Amino acid sequence: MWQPEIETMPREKLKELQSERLVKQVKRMYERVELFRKRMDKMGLTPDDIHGVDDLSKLPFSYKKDLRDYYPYGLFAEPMKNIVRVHASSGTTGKKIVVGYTKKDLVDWGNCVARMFTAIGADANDFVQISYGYGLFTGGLGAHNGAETIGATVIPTSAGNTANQLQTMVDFGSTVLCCTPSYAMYLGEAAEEAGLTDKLKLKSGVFGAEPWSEDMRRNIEKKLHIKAYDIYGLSEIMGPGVAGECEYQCGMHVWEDMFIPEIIDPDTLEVLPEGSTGELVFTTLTKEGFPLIRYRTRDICSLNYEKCKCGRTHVRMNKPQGRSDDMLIIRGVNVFPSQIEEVLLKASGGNITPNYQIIVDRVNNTDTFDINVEMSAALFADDVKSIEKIERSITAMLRDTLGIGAKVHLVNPKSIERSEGKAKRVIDKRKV
Ligand code: DLL
Repeated sequence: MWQPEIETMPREKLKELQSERLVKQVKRMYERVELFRKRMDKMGLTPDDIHGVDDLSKLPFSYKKDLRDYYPYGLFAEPMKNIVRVHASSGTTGKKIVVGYTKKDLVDWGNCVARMFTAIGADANDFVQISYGYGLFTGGLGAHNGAETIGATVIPTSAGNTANQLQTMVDFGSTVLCCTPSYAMYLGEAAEEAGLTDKLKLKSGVFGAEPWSEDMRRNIEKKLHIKAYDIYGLSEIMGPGVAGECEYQCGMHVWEDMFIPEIIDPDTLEVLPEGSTGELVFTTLTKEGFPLIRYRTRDICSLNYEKCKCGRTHVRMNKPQGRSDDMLIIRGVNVFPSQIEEVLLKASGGNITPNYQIIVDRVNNTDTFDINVEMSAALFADDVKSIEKIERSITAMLRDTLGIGAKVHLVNPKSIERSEGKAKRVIDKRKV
């Protein structure tokens, strides 16, 4: 759904719209959400102190812990009779977090995802296969809602059962694939093995829910003969479609009529100047069921306010490197799994696959850091000397990038477990 009056709105107008909505949202939440009211009172703030976006930084932050403390419905701003759907996410640690939607929230969510589908050229003529998991996870139903909103024919396969996914893709003529990038890669490999790649009618893929690099994008595009687009979102703020790429694949447009993004320094909590890299914070402007003010996502990225070639004025977020909670500290050095993926794919020269696992442990008070990477079938058939040479060269590249040594092991093809949802790249035995 192309909503040009909103998507290409001049930025001054967008700011006016955001200000108007923010003032209303703050007032509404102050009346309805106990935790928010308490925090405002503690800071000596009333809704009358908030006149627009310029006052945003006066407002208190909210945190994932709040959702756990008020589990399951304690932060909802509507009575349960108006909540028509809940979703939940367990994340990597701890108790589930629960989010709720009114009928209008579901329409808005559908529009967010539909805008992205439209921005990549999908329409009612498309067959959209949703291979994100359905259920409490927002991926399946979120993408589903968006695909229905553009009038596409939805093929709701959910995740898993890879052989069946591929057969459905071929028989039903799927043209757009929605799943995690790691599952897209797996589907690509499986299609190749089954000799089905040429029978696919796929044109594009809408992939997200986990960090993935530009090199991973190129690998998926090559494997499936498609254009691969990035979609971002999180359950707390809505689900998939908070932001999504357009046809130019140069950052994900954050739908700013519904969400205000900020980048803060996670230590000082200061809002950082345009273009800086830091922690992404979101305020929801239109959500009724479960609105949030200044929610700290822990995702690390930057925002690009330059006008996009597509004509959309909404700010673009760069690929998040991962959550600050995903950051590993190994021998005192900060390491993001996404940095490792980037090096592996650059170093590959076709000899390794994007399937890898990072294993961190502590032996005799020292962190150990091992990376298993699958080699390609061609290299597997090759001699041990060339395998060792490649291991050494990847180790050197990793040391240059991360400033820390890792032991790289090229392992046999297909020996690392594949994921149908978010990939499990890190095994940190220090936490077990
Ligand atoms: O993963 C929603 C989603 C589903 C987005 C399908 C895109 C596609 P959660 O399970 O709550 O929600 O996880 C949210 O996943 O804070 C990021 O750390 C990460 N994430 C989501 N999309 C991307 C992306 C869904 N495109 C968390 N790139 C977020 C990098 C992403 N990380």
